[in-house]
Amino acid sequence: MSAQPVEFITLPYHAPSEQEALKRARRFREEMDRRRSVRHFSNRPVPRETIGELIRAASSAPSGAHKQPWSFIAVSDLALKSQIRQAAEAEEKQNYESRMPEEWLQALEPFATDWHKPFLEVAPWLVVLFQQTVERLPGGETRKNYYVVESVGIAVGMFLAAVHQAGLVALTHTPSPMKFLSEILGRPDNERPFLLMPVGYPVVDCQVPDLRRKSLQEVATFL
Ligand code: IYR
Repeated sequence: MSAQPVEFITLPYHAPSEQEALKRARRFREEMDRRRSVRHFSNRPVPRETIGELIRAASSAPSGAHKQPWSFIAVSDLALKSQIRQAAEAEEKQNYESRMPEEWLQALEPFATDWHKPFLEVAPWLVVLFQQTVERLPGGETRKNYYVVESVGIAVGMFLAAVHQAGLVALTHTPSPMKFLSEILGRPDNERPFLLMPVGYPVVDCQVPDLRRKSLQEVATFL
């Protein structure tokens, strides 16, 4: 069975001048340069509607064959957050105490992380992103999805940009293995956990490591 035909429309588009495009590019870059991963969250609530807008921004990401192979599960329920924290800490404790090789532990030293994850209960929202390895049709049949990891990776980037733009903060957290998230959140078997993002406000005077970013010369080559 082939896909439904899609009509074409004229792209609503107005080209900026060269200077205007540079100005906007620079302004956005400066804004994004202020984004930081945060591990110390305030418990100040964030309305569900705001989280909905952030998810809609993420879900506007391009995806392979426009399959949008993602589900965002936004958790504010304290009992669920506690269950997630308990399960994540149990895995992370094993990671830090025996599963992570010395080289990895050394790479993480500057960030002062350990297996304790209080932010999983303190942050007002945990947004858990699942990748849909295949699409499940309403009748139960499955369809292939394409470039799933690329698609959800782009959606995460757009989600983080939206969070920052809203004046909120997030952490990209990957407790490993993450299978417990499928169980706690009751997700179907065509979905796999991809990333867990606490979202909210930072604590007052939140401390973050004083990191520098690679320069343009270090990350880009113009040919
Ligand atoms: N998932 C662990 C370890 C960890 C791994 C990387 I790579 C980081 O950039 C940060 C942490 C944890 O969350 O502590």
